[in-house]
Amino acid sequence: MEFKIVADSSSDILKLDGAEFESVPLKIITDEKEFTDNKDLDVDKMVEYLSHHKGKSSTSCPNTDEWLNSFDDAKYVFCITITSKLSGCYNAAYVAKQIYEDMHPDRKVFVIDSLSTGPEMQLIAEKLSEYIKEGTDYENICIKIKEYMNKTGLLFMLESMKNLANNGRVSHLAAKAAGLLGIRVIGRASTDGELEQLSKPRGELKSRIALVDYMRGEGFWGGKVIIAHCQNLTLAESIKNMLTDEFGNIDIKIHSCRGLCSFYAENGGIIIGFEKSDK
Ligand code: X90
Repeated sequence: MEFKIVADSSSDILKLDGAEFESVPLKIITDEKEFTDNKDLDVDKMVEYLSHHKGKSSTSCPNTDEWLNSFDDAKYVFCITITSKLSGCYNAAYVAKQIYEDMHPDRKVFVIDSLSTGPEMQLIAEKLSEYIKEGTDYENICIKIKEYMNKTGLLFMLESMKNLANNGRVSHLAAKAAGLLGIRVIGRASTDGELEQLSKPRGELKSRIALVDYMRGEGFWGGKVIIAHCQNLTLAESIKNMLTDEFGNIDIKIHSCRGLCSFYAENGGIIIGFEKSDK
């Protein structure tokens, strides 16, 4: 195998057109159950179970061996991880790269810290697959994908940040307002891969307008958009309609979050990856 793209399961991708692809699952763990975020996971059932679960819950990232196995015997691997600021995925993948390249001096692994998650990782994966299809060589793909990542962004809007706070990814104080009196939290993946809160609008319409305003503010001009939602297709579709009203018939895809993103975005949450003008 010449090229392979691998990504941890926070990307929500299970298969990728035009390229060898493998998703490396994270796990969602409660004191009673463990969910592996792979294709067999019944996400709706997990979300339903979690909504009644009173005990502790957390997540864990793939270990080095799991990353190593996903590389198969590919000559060139592109390995996309959730932001290293919030997870150990990147570090484990980086160690796997070093072992793989030591074992096979003629092979190369490019580990990409997405500084983001979900739909922005998917944009990166799709772009990598395009470069491979066009016949771009490994070294040039590494350069071009870095440039492309300057032109992608991620915004989110959440109705609850309980799981983020309980797992130390945001402070309890910052998480407190979300969910109270129809307040949602809008935020983004900052340029250095941190979860950054932007505002706390109240009410659905206001929130949607604010979200699209932020997209514009980030430099959205009508490029590709991917919307991931946790049990909230209605909101995803109204955002899509707002964007098509304004930008015309643009490329917008909607999907429901897989396990990891569902755990953290929680019921009603939405995560949007989009292409924007250069920073
Ligand atoms: O290693 C692990 O156990 C995974 C930890 C992941 C923690 C954060 C996941 C966030 C998922 C929530 C909204 C988007 C935030 C983007 C911030 C860069 C989705």
